[in-house]
Amino acid sequence: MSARATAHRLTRRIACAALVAACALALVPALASARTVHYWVAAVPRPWNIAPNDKDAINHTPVDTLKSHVSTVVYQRFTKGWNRRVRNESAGLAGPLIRAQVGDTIKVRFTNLDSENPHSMHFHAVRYAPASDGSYIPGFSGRGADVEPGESFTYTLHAIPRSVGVWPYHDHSKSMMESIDGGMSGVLSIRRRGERLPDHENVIVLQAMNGFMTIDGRAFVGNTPVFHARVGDLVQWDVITMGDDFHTFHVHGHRWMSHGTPIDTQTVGPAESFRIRWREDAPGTWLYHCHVESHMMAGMIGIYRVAKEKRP
Ligand SMILES: [Cu+2]
Repeated sequence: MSARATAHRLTRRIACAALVAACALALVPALASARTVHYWVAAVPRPWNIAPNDKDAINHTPVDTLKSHVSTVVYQRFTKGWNRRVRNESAGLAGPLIRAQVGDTIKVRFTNLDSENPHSMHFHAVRYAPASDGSYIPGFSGRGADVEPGESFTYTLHAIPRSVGVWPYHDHSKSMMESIDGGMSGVLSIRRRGERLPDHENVIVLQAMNGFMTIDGRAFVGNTPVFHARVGDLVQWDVITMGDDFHTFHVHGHRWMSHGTPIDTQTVGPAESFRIRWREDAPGTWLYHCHVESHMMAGMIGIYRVAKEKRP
């Protein structure tokens, strides 16, 4: 081999080594900042009122209180060791808002405090081993798919780049039909690594409940969640649907981009979900609702209040 060829080869080797070293260095901060996030959750029986003011604010009629009062089971957030109950982020029926960034491992420690039925937690969009799938398959699934009353299970999940967005989690045990209809679901919110948290993260769970069309388990203005923001705030909406229906989520006075096109109404089918983000620029009191007319008339409508910018 000529001296020139040897020198060329050496230069290439040095360049390769430099590239490998640069890649390794780039990975160090990512690995160093990867975390394990812990959530302690329990299935808890709970009486629930779908319309606490007893009013159908659209038709100006009383609601059927025999239907609006239900007894259900929900996902409740707890402190470490299920020591003490912590308020879930949403004021409605949705389970704890489970947040993570790409690269994180999520440990969800679940215990079943319902004395009647088995329950589980099944998570969309994150990566996990079959043992953490949480869905009951006769003859195949393990303990995490059907956590009996008084029993516990830890789900281990990984947030990967394709997990970015918002996703549902829900009961997938033998009692899933009744449990999901009663509100046993919640939102998993995964951000890109280093992506900032929004100033407001509004959880919207659209589903039919006992003859009402509900947002986070409530029906009609006066009962459904009232969301707040200020001009300049970064606002995020986490929209999921549970049950059998398709919904069209609409926010008045606002629009957002979907696949490069501005829209102000977005369709969402059973167990589908999407995330909307915008920098707030529209002060006022606005409606948000499902645009399927009969759903809106059955209660799927709420209020979003945007305050003017703070003066410096
Ligand atoms: Cu709808």
